[in-house]
Amino acid sequence: MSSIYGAFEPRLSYVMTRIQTELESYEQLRFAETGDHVYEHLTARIKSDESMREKCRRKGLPETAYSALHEMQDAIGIRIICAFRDDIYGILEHIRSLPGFIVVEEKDYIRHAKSNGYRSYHLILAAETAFEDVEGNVPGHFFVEVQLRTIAMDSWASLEHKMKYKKDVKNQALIEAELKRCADELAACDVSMETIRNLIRNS
Ligand code: 0O2
Repeated sequence: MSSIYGAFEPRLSYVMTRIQTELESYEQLRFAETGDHVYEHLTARIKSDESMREKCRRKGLPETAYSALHEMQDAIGIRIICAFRDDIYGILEHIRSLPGFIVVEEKDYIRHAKSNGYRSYHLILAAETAFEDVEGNVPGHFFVEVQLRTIAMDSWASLEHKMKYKKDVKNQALIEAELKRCADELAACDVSMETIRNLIRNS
């Protein structure tokens, strides 16, 4: 079976590399200037053909490049892991000002955590490109989903993601409540760590 992205696949890699390079250059520049890292690490991925097809089926959409690149907005995903919550809001300012990228949507699941305890800051960007997009527009636009998390938020999300595949377990309500408790405790730790950092900086 050919890729759901069809002829657009190399264009997705191009857009992903473009934003990844912008962000990595910013980190190197800021580190050289201040000695502080703006983030701890960054990962970039194109959603696999299989995951994108599964998501289209789940949403009742045909398995086409149009669904994957127009109806869905996360074919290209960037995840930025920061040490402290403040760092997330700092790098957001830079992302909003990136030339050639338009902010389409922002969701602050840090100040407004999901009911299960999930925390992260999500942005959808539209990258402007010289080549045609799936709608036939030139310049074309390709969506990029950016997720920003602290190390603690990322640990929780990774573990919760692993465990949520096991749906047929007893005590579902208890497990959900425990996961939420862990998320809230980690969020409290993030606040304490930030306070400690500020005490060190100001002393
Ligand atoms: P994957 O495999 O990580 O890419 P939608 O994108 O349509 O499913 P929505 O509401 O538009 O949903 O997007 P939202 O809520 O901003 O979340 C999209 C992505 O955030 C998810 O992508 C996850 O990566 C992450 N996410 C959101 N909620 C949770 C959560 O409760 N737990 C964990 N671990 N991650 C979450 P995908 O496509 O579901 O998965």
